[in-house]
Amino acid sequence: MTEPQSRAGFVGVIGAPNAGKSTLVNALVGQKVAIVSPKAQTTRSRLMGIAIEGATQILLVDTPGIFAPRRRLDRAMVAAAWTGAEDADLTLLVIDAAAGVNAEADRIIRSLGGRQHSLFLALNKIDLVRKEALLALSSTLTERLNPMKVFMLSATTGDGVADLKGALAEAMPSGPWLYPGDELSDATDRMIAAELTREQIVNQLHQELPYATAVETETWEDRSDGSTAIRQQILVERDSQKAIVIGKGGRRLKAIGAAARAEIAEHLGRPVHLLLHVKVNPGWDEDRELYRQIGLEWAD
Ligand SMILES: Nc1nc2c(ncn2[C@@H]2O[C@H](COP(=O)(O)OP(=O)(O)OP(=O)(O)O)[C@@H](O)[C@H]2O)c(=O)[nH]1
Ligand SMILES: [Mg+2]
Repeated sequence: MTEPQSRAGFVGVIGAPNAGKSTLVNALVGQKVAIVSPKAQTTRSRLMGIAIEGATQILLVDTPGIFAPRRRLDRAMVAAAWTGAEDADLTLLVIDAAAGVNAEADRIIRSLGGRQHSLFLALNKIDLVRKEALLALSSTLTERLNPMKVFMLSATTGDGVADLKGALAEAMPSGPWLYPGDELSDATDRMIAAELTREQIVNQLHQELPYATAVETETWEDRSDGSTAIRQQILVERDSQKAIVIGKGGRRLKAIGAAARAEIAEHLGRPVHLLLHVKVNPGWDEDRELYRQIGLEWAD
């Protein structure tokens, strides 16, 4: 019997904020590698999830869903999104089928038109839409974008995800695997731990969430008793925001810490001691060094 030929390639996953890109990357990888929230603009930097299908390694580049930049942080996120798509063998455009072609999706579709690309279109959240509406959306977008393939799926129920994974694998170029077979992402544990804490901040603070919040892992100690002690700093821009994150009597910060600790412990497969503290740093989003730490290129 001959070995099936190995394949490996990059897929740039792009789409409007909240379309479900990170949820879909997690579903394709089969494990949580990217954080997810009901709020727009959850993903900040490019993150790669690695999915295996037979003899194929699919390197999924999850990107921030922001395309109308106002602040420097936004500009860095847009740059990260387009670089993720342009460096890839294939672009996977994720559309929230329940939201349809909103202003952000429209902006992306227009930008894509002018670029050379192999394109797959994924209509996500089909668990929320009626079939007729879905078919109408599919035909409008097929006409506008002329994608190689169209998929209708739900990243949360998993419906249609296996079909997409199989087709992505077939579209990848032949060649050796680019990462070890047991690796699920290109993020370090320190970065993932910081992201898991940020996920709790985003999910627990809802409307009051200060836009410019960042989490940095400061110290990390793997102890001889098998546990890991982690210290993280939450950066906000103003004292009033610090008060929101800490909450009455420190309750909010405690809840964020407890939930993040459980998530990080699950990710690492060992007990975790998590120490969080909040620091006011006006203009942290103008701090070059911090951009490097959260995986973003400085955008002028
Ligand atoms: N009902 C339903 N909800 C979904 C589906 N896929 C994602 N969601 C939800 O949509 C919200 C946004 O998901 P994310 O994966 O964070 O979206 P994203 O495109 O990565 O968003 P940004 O990183 O902000 O650009 C979350 O609340 C998800 O649970 C789906 O197939 N069906
Ligand atoms: Mg995301």
